[in-house]
Amino acid sequence: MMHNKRIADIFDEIADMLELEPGDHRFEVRAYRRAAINISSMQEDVEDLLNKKGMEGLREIPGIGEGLAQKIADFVRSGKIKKYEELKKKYPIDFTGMMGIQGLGPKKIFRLYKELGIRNMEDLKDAILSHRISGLPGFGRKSEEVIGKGIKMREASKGRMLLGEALPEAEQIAKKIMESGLADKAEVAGSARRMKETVGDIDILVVSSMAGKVMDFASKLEEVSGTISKGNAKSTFMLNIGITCDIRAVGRKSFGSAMQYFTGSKDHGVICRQIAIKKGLKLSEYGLFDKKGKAVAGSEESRVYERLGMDYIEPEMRENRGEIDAALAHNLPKLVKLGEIKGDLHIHTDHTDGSESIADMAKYAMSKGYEYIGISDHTKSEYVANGMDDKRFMKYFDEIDKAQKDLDGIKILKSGEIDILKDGSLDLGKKTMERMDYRICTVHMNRNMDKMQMTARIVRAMESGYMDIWAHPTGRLINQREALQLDMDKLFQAAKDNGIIMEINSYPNRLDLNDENIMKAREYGLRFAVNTDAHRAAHMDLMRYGIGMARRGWLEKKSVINALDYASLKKSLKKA
Ligand code: DGT
Ligand code: CA
Ligand code: CA
Repeated sequence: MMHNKRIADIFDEIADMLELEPGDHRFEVRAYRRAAINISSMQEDVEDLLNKKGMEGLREIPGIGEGLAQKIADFVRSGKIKKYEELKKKYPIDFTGMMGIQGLGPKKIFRLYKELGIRNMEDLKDAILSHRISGLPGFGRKSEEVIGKGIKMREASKGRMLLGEALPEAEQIAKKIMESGLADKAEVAGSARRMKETVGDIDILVVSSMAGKVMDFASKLEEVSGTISKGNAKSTFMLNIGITCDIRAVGRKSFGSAMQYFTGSKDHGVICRQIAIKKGLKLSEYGLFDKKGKAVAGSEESRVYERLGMDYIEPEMRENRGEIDAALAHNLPKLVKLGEIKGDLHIHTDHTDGSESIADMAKYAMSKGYEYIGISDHTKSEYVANGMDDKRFMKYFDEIDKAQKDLDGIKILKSGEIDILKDGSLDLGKKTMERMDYRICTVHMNRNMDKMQMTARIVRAMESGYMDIWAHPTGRLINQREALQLDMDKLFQAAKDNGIIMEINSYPNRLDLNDENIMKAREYGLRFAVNTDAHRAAHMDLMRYGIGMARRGWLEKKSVINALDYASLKKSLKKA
């Protein structure tokens, strides 16, 4: 994995620098950015791929042609890419370090370098502290504030990792421990099990008669970069991905209560223990005990809840947000499950900034057992994503029809991800929108509007009669960019009045709506679409994170439209 991340960063930096070069490099910029996404989400190290299959293997990566394959090979062999070295001489700036801070794109970063000599985060922080940025033409006080906040967000997030990175890592470690044959059980607990959007550290519980050997084994895993502490009962390891992992060995008879304790959340656990006390019992990670100290539950987590007089509470709900009262009253919602999802309604293809064709995306959806897929490429305002105008949309519809003709195992729906423009109008002609099965709308540009204006802009789109799904509603990027300024109550009400469906975007750095907003939207009786926003086929597997959010927001199957079968979905998408 070492190479993939570095190459992806380099490709992104080349794209950043090409945006600054004179002339029109939009096509190239897009190619580099797409390649960066694809390489960073690959399972296999490009070096292994190159060794196994040669250049041919590299060209099989979506979005990688001759030229980019050569650059990857150069990097693997020499640690260098000539084009990168050349550009870097001209732009000696740490783009990777500063990109992604809100308010900063390549152009602004370059201007900060030219005018103030800012090359990296340290320089940038200095400049903010000494208020040198607000004096620059085109920046101003407001933009200095935005950048300053962005830096704070980045620093506050240090150490908390996206669920989408931490959970697969945790599962991989648990799996390897099981495969070692040294343990009877190895399971993920903590915030990762609760599907919290970010994870502070990974927690794994094991049952083993050879706990010391399990810890030795774990210390040598390739995921582990160092040992912070190591004991038979508990060890803490530093992982290559940049967070730590606690591994605890517990007794077989305590496994259930230990899972209950170490899954948390802490607040949920505290209330559970109070309830135990009220019932004359004592709950700890070792078990649930009666007055005489006899265990009445412990090996199974579900029995712990049962003996406390509660229904089983799914990990995603354990946040002390009313779940304990609901469980005591046998009133818990029956949460939607990943396996109930019948399609994905937000998909990009190579018509705009996705990397695969309509047919390839549909085939992958089919292989996932989906009944339908909704293709939803960008509109023209999203020019960086190669967004389409009405004319190109018509051709794209024909392509969808053609793909549908060739595939009878899946229904392909026509859609588009339509920009909500500054004044609340939509970025596409009515005739074009009428050819769609449903329309996804969202804000991409002109994000810096105050709450009243931004809310009014979106309400106007909702009232247009053309908007069906509100995609990644708040526009936040976790650890990276703040949400738009929105009056959520007003917007949920307008959504209710206009039959608008809320998206839960499954992309790990979006997870938008988040759990709290989902709970709120649920009170308004709104419907939801859990989508992946896939830009390549494998992204469709990110659905589990959106479902995690939906479950954290207490959603049941009945309010998730893509858990409906095709006929019911079509009916549900008809405007009243
Ligand atoms: P994180 O790691 O910050 O994303 O969040 P968690 O929830 O994984 O927290 P962590 O790793 O500190 O601890 C794992 C679980 O262990 C936590 O959810 C509840 C339990 N736990 C840890 N410390 C305490 C404590 O002081 N009191 C109680 N009641 N439970 C605790
Ligand atoms: Ca944790
Ligand atoms: Ca921990």
